[in-house]
Amino acid sequence: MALDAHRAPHPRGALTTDQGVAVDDTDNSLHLGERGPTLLADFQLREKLTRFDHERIPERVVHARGAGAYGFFEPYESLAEYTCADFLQEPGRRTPVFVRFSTVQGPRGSADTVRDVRGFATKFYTRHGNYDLVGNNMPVFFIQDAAKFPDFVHAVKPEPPNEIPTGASAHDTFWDFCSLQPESTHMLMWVMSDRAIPRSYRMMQGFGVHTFRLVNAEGRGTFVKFHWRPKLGVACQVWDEAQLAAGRDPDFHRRDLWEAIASGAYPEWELGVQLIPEEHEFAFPFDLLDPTKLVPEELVPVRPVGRMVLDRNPQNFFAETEQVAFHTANIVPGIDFTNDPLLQGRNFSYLDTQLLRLGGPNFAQLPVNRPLTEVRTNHRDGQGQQLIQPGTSYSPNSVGGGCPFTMGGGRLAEGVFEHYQERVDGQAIRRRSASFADHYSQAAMFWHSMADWEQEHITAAFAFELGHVGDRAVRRRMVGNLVRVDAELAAEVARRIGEPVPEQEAAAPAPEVPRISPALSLAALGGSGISTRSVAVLACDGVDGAQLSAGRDWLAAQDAAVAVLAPHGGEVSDRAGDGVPVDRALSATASVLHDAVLLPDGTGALAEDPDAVRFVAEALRHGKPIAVLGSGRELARAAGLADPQDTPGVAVPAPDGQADADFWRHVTHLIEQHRFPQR
Ligand code: HDD
Repeated sequence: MALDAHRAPHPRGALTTDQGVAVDDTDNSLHLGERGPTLLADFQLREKLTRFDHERIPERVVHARGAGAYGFFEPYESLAEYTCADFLQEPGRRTPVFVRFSTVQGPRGSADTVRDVRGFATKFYTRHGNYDLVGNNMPVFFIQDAAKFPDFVHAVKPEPPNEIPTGASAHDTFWDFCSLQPESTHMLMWVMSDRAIPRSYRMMQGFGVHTFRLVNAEGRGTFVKFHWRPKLGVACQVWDEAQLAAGRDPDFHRRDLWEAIASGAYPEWELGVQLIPEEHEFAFPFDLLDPTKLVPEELVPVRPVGRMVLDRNPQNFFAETEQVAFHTANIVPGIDFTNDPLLQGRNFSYLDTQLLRLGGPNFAQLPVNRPLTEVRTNHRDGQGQQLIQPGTSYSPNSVGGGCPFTMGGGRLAEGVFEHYQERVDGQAIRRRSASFADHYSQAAMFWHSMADWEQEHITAAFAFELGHVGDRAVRRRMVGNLVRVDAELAAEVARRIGEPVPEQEAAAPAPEVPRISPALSLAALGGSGISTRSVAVLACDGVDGAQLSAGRDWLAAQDAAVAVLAPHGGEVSDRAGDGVPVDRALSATASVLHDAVLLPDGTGALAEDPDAVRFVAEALRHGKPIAVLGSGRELARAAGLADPQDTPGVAVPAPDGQADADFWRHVTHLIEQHRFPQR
């Protein structure tokens, strides 16, 4: 609502130039005679082309591809005991937010479903100014010190000679860097897991990554790790599915977020905090300041403190999603930094990048970046200045009535920021702390916490990525690092890429690091219900219309998104001769755009249709739930599903063939489980 004042209404009336001069014709340039040269006097043409030429701004150097939405955050309880942050004070009081999700490596036009980390950046428009929580969907990072960020990004980005690959890390320079930089090993385990190919932005966790500090009104600090947990549960694609989806719908995640919000199925996350008293700073077998480490939930539980709902799409992608400027140093009273060296460097980098990207120092005046609080500064002028600022621009002053004045310290509770008074002693040294030296214990913990099928996916991902590396020394070095995580993992990856396993000892796990953290497995993070899951119902002439309707209605009543797909658009006629509306022709969609498949009785004829057979075969290969009824078995068999009743994730009715409520409940339960990768 606060942005309404900045929203341009759709113009009604005559077209004008930027100067407000009405235009007689915008389709023909001013030229001499019917077929003569165009004249420099054509200021309308020059303005139109100039404005067009200047439409693009530099894309983000990382996280260029993304999608955003507005919403609100509301706490469940007051966290005043720990923080005076305005948005965490009163249960139920809503603070507006803007969230941008992103991939990291690819450019603005790259595909959504690539293997990559996802950005999860939230701007809270609090009553004490804007707070940005600029996180990712993984709780750790590749490097420990911001000084390595340009190296890391240069390594993962497309290679300089040919700008290949787009949106992918499967290339020499990335693995060269990581193999020489063992601190990246823990993050690599995450990036090779299915977390890097989320089903939807709406179904992924978010993490603040660093340890931050909450500060209460008395100035007492508490360390905190931030977690976002999606209400729909965490769900991922499988690798082959993700690759196919990148071609079938490169906008898969962007579209998914947009359509869910447009349809009123507002995505929701719970904010959780891990709170660590300052006295416990050194109580862990790793350093809280090391961003390649997480705090296992078994050691410090995640306390749910509020929820965030995204309920409004932007109106103009450029004005809002492209121009939104996040900055880790945008903090508010009640929240402060720690000395995590990655965070400290970020606190420089984000402002610096916005100055370049948004063309000068006034980007906080752009509607999406404006705080809802009144801004009173002595900053003046500069490119893109939108305000006519009268009066003085210095402090102290008397001629301006002393305004704007400073509030003085000790007033955190009134919303006056004051830095946390941390005592720090030491000499200026350019050296990594010895407490950051263990790079393998948590990588091994992650590996051992995975279900069998998750381990298989991680192994396959390493083999895929390293299989794209031409330099054998890099491949071998990386396998050598994996030995230190788990010898069997390394041996299997080595076998698949055809490299020897170096003789090396597995790293000794740090004492006290849990060997397993069950909370890390996707198996522990499913959601309940099937809201917004996309279910494809296949149909053709002769389909059992009553059964199709029963299934469709049941699933729609559980808030699933059901689509009837047939060999052609329009309608098919069912067994009783009635028309069944078709949502989309099979040739115009793909199995990878759906979560589950229903084959009603009467779809046996589709066993002759290559599109239908491929659709079902892919769904089968990708471990998706499939419900097979009556002659749908023939289609299933043609797609390679010989034994429906003995295949995990496949529902067939009881021998009497009745698709009753129990059957539909079973189907719902399968869809809730999302994928059956063990198939
Ligand atoms: Fe960063 C963008 C997240 C380390 C420098 N980063 C950016 C975005 C996210 C993150 C979500 C996109 C924000 C948006 O949607 O506009 N970055 C992270 C996380 C990190 C991290 C979770 C580690 C914990 N980043 C990091 C380091 C540096 C940067 C160490 C530099 C020292 N990041 C940037 C940047 C970007 C950026 C170059 C590019 C565009 C932008 O800032 O606005 O400044």
